[in-house]
Amino acid sequence: MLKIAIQKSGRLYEDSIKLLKECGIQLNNGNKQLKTVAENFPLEVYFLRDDDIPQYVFDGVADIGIVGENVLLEKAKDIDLVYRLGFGKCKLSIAVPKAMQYKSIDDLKGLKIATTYSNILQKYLKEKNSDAEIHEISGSVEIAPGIGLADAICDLVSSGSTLFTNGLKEVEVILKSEAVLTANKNLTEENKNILEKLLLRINAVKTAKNNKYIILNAPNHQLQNIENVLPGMKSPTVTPLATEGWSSVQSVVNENDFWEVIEKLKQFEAEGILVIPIEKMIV
Ligand code: PRT
Ligand code: ZN
Repeated sequence: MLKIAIQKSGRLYEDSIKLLKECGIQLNNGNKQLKTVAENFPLEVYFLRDDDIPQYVFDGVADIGIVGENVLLEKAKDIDLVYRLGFGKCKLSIAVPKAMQYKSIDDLKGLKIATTYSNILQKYLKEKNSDAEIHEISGSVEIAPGIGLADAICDLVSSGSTLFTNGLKEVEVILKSEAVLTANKNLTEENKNILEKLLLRINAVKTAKNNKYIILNAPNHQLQNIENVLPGMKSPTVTPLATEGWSSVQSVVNENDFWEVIEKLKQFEAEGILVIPIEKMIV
């Protein structure tokens, strides 16, 4: 039987359970227990804190695990990244108080950055030849500058609203992260086979979901640029908005190109970008 570690509760729990369900794997007991056995697949599920998962997979207590790539990199255990799962997307970023003038990483010189991701941050600062000081704390990183504990923070960002409400702005993106499937390097042949079967199912589920519907507002003078970025299934649907000089653009974006596309769209002045999951896509 293959043992998988997933987060007991938190941001990755629901999506991990959902993924297994979509792979046709039935779990009778939820996270009330420490572990549960799947009904119809040789899989045992362990519910753990996300921070502990890399260690458990490394030790072989679990064979595989679902964890944020941010946690995987921070813990730096010698385990494999087997599959990028496409949920739990976020960025690990450096943010500074809104009022601070910021042009480049050189502006962090001599400043103190609060974080729970000291390993990743340290590596990044070293690569960038920055002598900023790391102040490791265990939580509530976003309040550190406000209470004089640090000058800047390095933390996970998804919508950006936490930064906003704490008067901070994102200035450096260190990592783009998502949940990943990680595996012990020394699986038995039998477990390798079970993992192959699981991966086949995960792949089938993900391919079906690999597209997102996207709706945005764009100034008409940028429409050509935006259409070049968004090919859609044939071409994007463009509808004029009541506001003079603006249009609404709708299209389908492949998840793999997602961040790149969003960055380009923002460059081309797109606003109010809505990203909507597609339930079924018949081409
Ligand atoms: O109890 P346990 O230790 O298992 O859970 P946890 O509290 O350490 O982790 P949890 O559940 O918060 O996050 C699990 C994983 O979800 C992370 O390791 C990331 O891979 C992923 N993830 C995705 C996020 C976010 N998005 C996220 N926004 N993890 C945390 N946040 C936090 C962030 O730290 C900040 O406080 O949300 C806030 C920012 O969100 P926005 O939307 O305001 O930008
Ligand atoms: Zn945690």
